[in-house]
Amino acid sequence: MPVVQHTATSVVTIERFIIEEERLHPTATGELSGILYDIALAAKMIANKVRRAGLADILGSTDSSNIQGEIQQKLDVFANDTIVKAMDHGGRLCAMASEEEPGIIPIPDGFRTGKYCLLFDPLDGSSNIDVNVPVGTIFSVVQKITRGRHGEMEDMLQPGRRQVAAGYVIYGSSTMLVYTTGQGVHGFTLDPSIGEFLLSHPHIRIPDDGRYLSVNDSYEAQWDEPTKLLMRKYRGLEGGRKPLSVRYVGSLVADFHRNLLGGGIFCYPSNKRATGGKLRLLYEASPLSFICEQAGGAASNGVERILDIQPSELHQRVPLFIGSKRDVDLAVQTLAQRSELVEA
Ligand code: AHM
Ligand code: MG
Repeated sequence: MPVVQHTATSVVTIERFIIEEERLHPTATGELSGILYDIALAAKMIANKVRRAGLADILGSTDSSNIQGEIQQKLDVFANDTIVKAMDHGGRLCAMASEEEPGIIPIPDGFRTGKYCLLFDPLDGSSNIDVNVPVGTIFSVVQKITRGRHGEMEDMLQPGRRQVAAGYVIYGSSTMLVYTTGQGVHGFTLDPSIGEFLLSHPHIRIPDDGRYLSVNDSYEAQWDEPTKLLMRKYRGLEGGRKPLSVRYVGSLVADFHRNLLGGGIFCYPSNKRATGGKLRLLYEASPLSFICEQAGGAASNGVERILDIQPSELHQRVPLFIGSKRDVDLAVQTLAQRSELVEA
């Protein structure tokens, strides 16, 4: 696969990187590049607001509840609106979908439409904002498959392997944008003094063997026996493997990002209270799975590759085991014993 190469010392803005990647595809129309620029712009606007969250009167909840029945934080609403406004008029999208909105977000009348759909979680982990813990934006881009000018539900409900781009932004000690278009995974750090995302992590590869285990084990009593066994294996209590170190922020982007760079696994299994898990397939699990696979890792719901799941609903949830390949393989092998263990 042709790749863009840069020396460690060259300063490469995200714009330049996107243009150079586009040149590797003679048939590219520039539309996907335009989507990525617009997302980078929205990310800068959100980063600016998140950075000042502790100062402004923006903290606290609005009165409305989002589709998941959770309380929306004001920054969620700001992030959602910022992305919609940055993306709706570019002529590249035919529709959008967001964790914060129940149905498809249409492109308003009067604007041109394009061949792509954007699905996103505008501010994941927003319950962490009040305590200054990193939050993130996650996005996924798929091509339209229906004929009309506007995107339809069928366009949104495509398996993750059909994504043409996916990425996330982490608003942490620095702001980073990490994305893939299927040519590897590249990370850019925002230099606030010049307002540019600069290439800082080209060609990210996740180590095959993990260092970290990220799971909320307060749900242990709600897990089935194979899931409990799997966690004992990760902790080195069974199966003789070296124990993983436990790290759980409770902010998916932050947990995923650490494990992508350092190696490890993030697990959000099904439990008795949240059968089918908590995380959303289309705009959380799927884009991160595309990135993880592109970096040499893997992602599964415990039975099936996340990218092969045929979605049936926009806000569908899915159990998630994502990270270093060997750690995900262990999850699949161990959870395959479900019927034996459950019947025993
Ligand atoms: P959100 O989309 O409402 O912010 O919820 C998703 C978040 C993830 O960032 C995180 O991994 C997970 O919820 C944590 O859930 P829990 O508190 O059950 O461990
Ligand atoms: Mg979310």
